[in-house]
Amino acid sequence: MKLLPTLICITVYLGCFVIKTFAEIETVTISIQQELKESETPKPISWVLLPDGSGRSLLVLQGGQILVVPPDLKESKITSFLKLSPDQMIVKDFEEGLLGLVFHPKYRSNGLFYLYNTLQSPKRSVLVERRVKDLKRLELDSSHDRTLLEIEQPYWNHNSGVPEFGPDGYLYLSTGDGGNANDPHDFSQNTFSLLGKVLRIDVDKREGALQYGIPEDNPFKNKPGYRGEIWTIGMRNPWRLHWDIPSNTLFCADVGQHQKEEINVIKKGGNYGWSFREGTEVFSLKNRKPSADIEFIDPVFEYGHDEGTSVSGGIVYRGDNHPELYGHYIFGDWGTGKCWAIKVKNDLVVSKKYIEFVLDEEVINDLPKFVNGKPQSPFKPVNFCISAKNELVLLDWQGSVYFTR
Ligand SMILES: [Ca+2]
Ligand SMILES: [Ca+2]
Repeated sequence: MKLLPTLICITVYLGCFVIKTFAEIETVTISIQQELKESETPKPISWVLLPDGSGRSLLVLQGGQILVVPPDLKESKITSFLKLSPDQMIVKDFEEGLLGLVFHPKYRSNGLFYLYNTLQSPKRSVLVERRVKDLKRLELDSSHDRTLLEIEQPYWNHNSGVPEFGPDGYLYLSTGDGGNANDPHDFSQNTFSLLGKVLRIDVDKREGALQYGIPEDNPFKNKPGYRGEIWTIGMRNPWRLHWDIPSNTLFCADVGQHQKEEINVIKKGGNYGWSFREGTEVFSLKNRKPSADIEFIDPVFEYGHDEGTSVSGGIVYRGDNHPELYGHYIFGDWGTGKCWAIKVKNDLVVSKKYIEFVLDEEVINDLPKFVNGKPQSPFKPVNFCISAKNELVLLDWQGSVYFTR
C-alpha cells in the first residue's frame, strides 16, 4: 500500500494546456497471477462459485461455453458444463451472447440455475431456467428448459446482464435501454417497457400468463401504466448488479454514454435518471424536460471520460488477504483498466482507493492512456468476482483470468 502525493497532470488538448489536480487518494497495490493460461477462455464474463460446497467454480464465456474449474484450478481437470450455440445468440459479438448465470438460492435441493443471454431472429434477451439433475457429476436435465422472460431488443448493444438473487429470495435482473445511442425510443423512462430497468421477479411462482410471479411489495404492482416487474427506472446499460448480503445493499454499475460512468445503490422504486440525466449531469442532447415531480437518484460515485469509458461493476470484497479492501466495492473501467475500491455507508462514499494490479512486477493498470481519443490498456476488466477462497478473481475480456495473491 502506498499513498500517492497530490498529482498534477498536464495534458495537451488542441494546443492548450489543461491542468488537472487529483485529490490525494490512497492507492492499494495488489499482486496477481494469471490462471488457466493453457486453456481457451475467450471473453470471460463471469466466475461463479458452485453453491454445493465442492469448491468448484464455473467460468462463463460470452460465446456460450461454461467451464467447470476444479478447486485447485488444475487445467487438465477442467470440463465443459454446457454450451449454447453462438449462431443462435450472436450477430455482433461485442455485446451479444451469454451475459449472465445465477444459481437458485435453493440449488442444493432443486438444482435450478438461470441463464441470461441474447437470441436472434428476432433479436431478444431471454432469461431461461435450467436444472442440474446430478449435482455431483453436474449432469444437466435436458428436459428442463423454461423461458421465464423474453425481452425484445431493437439493437445489438446495451443488453446488460448478470442477474442476482436478493436476500428476499427474489431474482433481480437489470436490462439496458435497448441500444443504439441516446436512448432513441425513450425506453429507460417508459414504465410500460422492461428495457432500461432493474426488474424483480419471483421465479418460484406463476402469475396469469407469466412464467414467474410479481412480488406483492414490488413498487408498481397493479399501478396503471406500469409493468409490475419494475424495481427501478432510468438505467442505461447496467454492467453489473451485485447484492452485498452483509450490508443488505444492491449495487448497480451503469455504463454511461460520453460523460459519466456510474456506481449506484439501488432503492425500491427509484428513478436513476437516464436518459434525462447521465450521472449527476443533465443529458441535454434530447432537449426533453422531466416532469417536476420526478426525483432522480444520483450515483453514489461517478467518474468522467478522462478516467475511463465503460464501467465494469464487481463485488464487495470480504476476503482475508487484503484487509485494506475489506467491505469495499471493487470495480474498474473496461476501456482504461483503471480500478477503484469504494466503501459506501448510508449512501455516501466513506472510503475511496485506487487499485493497482501487479503482474510479474509490472502494474497492468496505471494511469489511463488515450490515443486519438481511444483508451489503450493491456488490461480490460469485465468483471470482478469471488474465488472459492473468498479472494478476488479478475476477468479480462481479452481472455485472461487473474487471481489475487
Ligand atoms: Ca439491445
Ligand atoms: Ca443514472
